[in-house]
Amino acid sequence: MGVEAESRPRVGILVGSQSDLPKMEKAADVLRTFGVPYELLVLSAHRLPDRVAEYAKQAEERGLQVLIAGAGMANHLAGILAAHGLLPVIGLPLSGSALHGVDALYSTVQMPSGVPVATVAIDGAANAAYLAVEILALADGQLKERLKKHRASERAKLEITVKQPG
Ligand code: RP5
Repeated sequence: MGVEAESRPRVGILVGSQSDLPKMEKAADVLRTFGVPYELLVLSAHRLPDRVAEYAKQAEERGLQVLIAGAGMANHLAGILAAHGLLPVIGLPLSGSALHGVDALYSTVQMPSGVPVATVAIDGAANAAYLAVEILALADGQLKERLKKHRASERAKLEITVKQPG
């Protein structure tokens, strides 16, 4: 269903380390499927805090509409982006630590009132992108149609599976 993507990125994907990049691939795949242009950066909230704050402050004027932030361990990347900007931030806790991502889940989801982060499952990169597409589709009729068709085709696959048990 790949669609010719526009040029200017609409979704900013950030990860906390190079080591996180493989876990974020499914998010990029989903956005490409829907023809949603994105940018992908490695920016650590703890190792490049000023750069993360600057990115968040400039994101909306650069044309970005949704941010996806993936990190493991003490994942503060999503929270810092949410704190410095007004764009919706989708937090993606990543596994790989001694605590298998539960540390990242708790440090992503437990945001204080007034500074929300929409948090998806540990390593749920695909859903982070689907949620971003759903948000963009609220004001983009063509994208909404693509989403409807995609959802219908996915359900059709499941129905075929149900009809051919064993
Ligand atoms: C987090 O610490 C990163 O997002 C990564 O998941 C984890 C380990 O980072 P590296 O030591 O691999 O750079 O901030």
